Amino acid sequence: MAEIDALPFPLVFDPETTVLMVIDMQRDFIEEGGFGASLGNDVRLLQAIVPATARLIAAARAAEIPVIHTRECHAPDLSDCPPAKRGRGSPALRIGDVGPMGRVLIAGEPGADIVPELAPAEGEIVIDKPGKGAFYATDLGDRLARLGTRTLVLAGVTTEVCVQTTMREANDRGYECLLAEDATESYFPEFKAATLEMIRAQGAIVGWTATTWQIEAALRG
Ligand code: C5J
Repeated sequence: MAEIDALPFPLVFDPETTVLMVIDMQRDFIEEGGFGASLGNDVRLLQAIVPATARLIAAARAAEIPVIHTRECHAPDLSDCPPAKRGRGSPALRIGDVGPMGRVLIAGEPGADIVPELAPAEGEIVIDKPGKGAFYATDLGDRLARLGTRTLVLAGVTTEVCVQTTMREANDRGYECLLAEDATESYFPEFKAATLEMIRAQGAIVGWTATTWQIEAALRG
């Protein structure tokens, strides 16, 4: 067993039943010309967590902890994109429209790719998800069950949207969830801060938070 001095109290977990989930570290959210930038966001905020996320992924791989990557994207015919989702956001560049990185948030387009610094290694699971949460309309639940997962370490973007939605869904499914504070980010720093507080409030009502340095140290034993 490993122990980490997380917030709001120490978390004891078994690395053998732990999975790292890296949420939506895609060019569409992190680089200029993508979905995030089209909404008027400063993508440099999200770029800043790439090095810490890369360290966390390397630590998980070194500890033989499975890494699951997700990508928020839709089928080219948009059959999995509800009009209610497509109709919001920027009218100038909606989901499925052609932008500087290909069609926005469409599977197979350059913008939907994970940034090269965090590219999945051979054999790692990559889940394409049409929703904000990673369980909705995906086989994530089955895959986690097959891996015998009990604890999820989460990283990625954005903290209060896809990361928090996934973490809440995972918490409801009985997983113990730990969010890596410096490997997650929002376009709105105050939303990130509020999300971290919400997660740990009321005796870890959604889960725990810790830094990547703490997580790495715990994984090294
Ligand atoms: C958003 C995400 N923010 N991956 N997606 O639309 O958080």
